[in-house]
Amino acid sequence: MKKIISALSASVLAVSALPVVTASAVNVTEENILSVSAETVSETLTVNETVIPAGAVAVTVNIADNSGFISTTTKLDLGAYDVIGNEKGIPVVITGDTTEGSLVTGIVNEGVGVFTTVGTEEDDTDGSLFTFYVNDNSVDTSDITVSDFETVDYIDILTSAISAYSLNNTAGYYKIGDVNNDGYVDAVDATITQMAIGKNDGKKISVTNANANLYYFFVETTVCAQSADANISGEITVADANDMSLYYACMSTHQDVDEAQQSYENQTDGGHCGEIKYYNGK
Ligand SMILES: [Ca+2]
Ligand SMILES: [Ca+2]
Repeated sequence: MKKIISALSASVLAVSALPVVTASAVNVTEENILSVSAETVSETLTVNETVIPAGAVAVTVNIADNSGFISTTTKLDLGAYDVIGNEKGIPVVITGDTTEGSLVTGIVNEGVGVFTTVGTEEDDTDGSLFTFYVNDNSVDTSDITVSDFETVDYIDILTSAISAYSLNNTAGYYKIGDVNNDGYVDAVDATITQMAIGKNDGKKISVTNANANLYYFFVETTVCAQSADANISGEITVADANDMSLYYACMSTHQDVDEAQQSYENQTDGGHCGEIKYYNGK
């Protein structure tokens, strides 16, 4: 994944009235400028089976000068805003017009929110990335700031495992959720899983079929299809990709690994991401 210029420094550049005459400005690339907008919910609505009351505020993160992505991870400083969650406390979040058809997942802990969108195709249009909801009815969007933004694109998928340290590729072990076997469960793994489902016309893939066609569905460093079956159901589905995003968001919003693990266990729906297993070749 690549680190992108922060929205803050870009906005500082934008307000400068001075003509650009210095050589140092030549290499400045203003891409992936994120902004936050807010709109009051006028009538009570139900989003993903959770009731959003009238008077709540829909907070949207938007992207301009989009460099192109398949998936994104956005870290937000939310201040004291109270994000509306489902019965498990997972933020209610929907995709935007640049992420239509993607999975979207978020986790909030101690004022820090991490939201991932996981798609199957690269998109470089500008518009909204995702929307979540807060209870306060007078949101000042300048209080919600983007602290980090990372993207996954095709190049990342192809190169993600090549240079990375691998925990698992000795002695046939694999980590559940670490599809590219680089030692980490993150948005790249969720993206590879979503793309595999896309290659199967959007339908679930049995682990047996996926192992028989491992490098068609996955990447050359994938140990076995079981690494993509996050909930050990015997099938690779959107739920598995979503669980990888959830695991990554939990790990990204907690300083303490044990707390992150507990957060994941409290909120996952049967997922086993992060567990080390032995692959017996079947
Ligand atoms: Ca990985
Ligand atoms: Ca599964």
